[in-house]
Amino acid sequence: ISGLTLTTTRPSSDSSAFKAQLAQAQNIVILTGAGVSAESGIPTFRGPGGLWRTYQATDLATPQAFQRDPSLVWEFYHYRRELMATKAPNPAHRALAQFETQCEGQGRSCRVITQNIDGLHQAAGSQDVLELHGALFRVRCTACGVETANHDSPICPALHGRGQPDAHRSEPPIPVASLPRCVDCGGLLRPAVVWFGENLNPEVFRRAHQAVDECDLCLVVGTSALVYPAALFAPGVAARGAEVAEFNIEPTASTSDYGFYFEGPCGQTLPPLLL
Ligand code: BV8
Ligand code: ZN
Repeated sequence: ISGLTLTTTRPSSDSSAFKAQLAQAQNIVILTGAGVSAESGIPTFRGPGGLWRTYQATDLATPQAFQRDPSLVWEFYHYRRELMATKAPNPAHRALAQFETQCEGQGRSCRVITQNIDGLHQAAGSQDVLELHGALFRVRCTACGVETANHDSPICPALHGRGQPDAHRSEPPIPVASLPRCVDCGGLLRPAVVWFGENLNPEVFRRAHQAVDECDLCLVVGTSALVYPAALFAPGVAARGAEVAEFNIEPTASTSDYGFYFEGPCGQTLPPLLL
């Protein structure tokens, strides 16, 4: 049938029914993706901002890309690190952190498990955040394996002023010797993030899985649920009959599995429903 566009949408759920579930829940898990940081001005991966220069972010977030062109990959992560200097948590991060504090005061557990590497949940006051895919401001030595926090801006002199998203690559690649190097052994540093094709940190994954298995309510906020294994968590909660509430600006492939769905920017939808 010509002109039929299949737009799967779903009306937002009843907020008082959700609030009743929220009040009864004892162990709450909050799974977040790039959408929770969108209102802070951080581009999402699959939205319009998912491009950097002529690359898809997902093409650069791989060990192969780093092996082939460490200068380009470091420019990409340097750009994202520098971007954070002007970014702050938005009302979604803050509502989640406040709700977490509220739960602690009521003897309930509330845990944020994020796919994001921007550190904004911690900046908003969330405690013990599980970062499934690592952190933008941590680096790991490719030679000795030492992992450290690093907030240096720029992370090395050669990256100063590099990484502009719209510039077509005019500068020559930075020699690998001038890229970030390990202070202990001189080895090449990499961002301590999980790239596509890499395993998640086993300890982080185990703790996340345990929290997800033990929760009686899961909120899934701002994720396209396309990246595995993170995408398996919320459907797993729904599959064992526990409650899931999704907060997104559009339905995802899993929305129909969930009891609650609230459409809209989560910086607007979360605060009145949580606090
Ligand atoms: C692994 C860190 C084992 C780096 C990231 C088939 C089946 C199963 C697995 C695979 C498969 N094919 C390939 C794989 C493996 C692969 C994978 O899942 N690929 C996908 C693309 C199919 N997974 C892996 O490689 C993982 N490792 O599986 O280990 C293994 C080992 C060896 C070989 C194979 C497997 C590791 C994945 C981790 C990759 N690293 N990030 C960095 O950040 O640079 S992933 C990165 O992309 C993010 O961390 C995040 O996870 C993902 C982006 O997803 P989202 O966060 O959801 O963001 P997105 O832009 O997609 O969506 C934003 C959402 O927000 C949208 O829904 C939008 O509507 C919504 N939104 C926007 N604005 C708002 C909003 N919502 C609310 N309010 C708003 N204002
Ligand atoms: Zn080293």
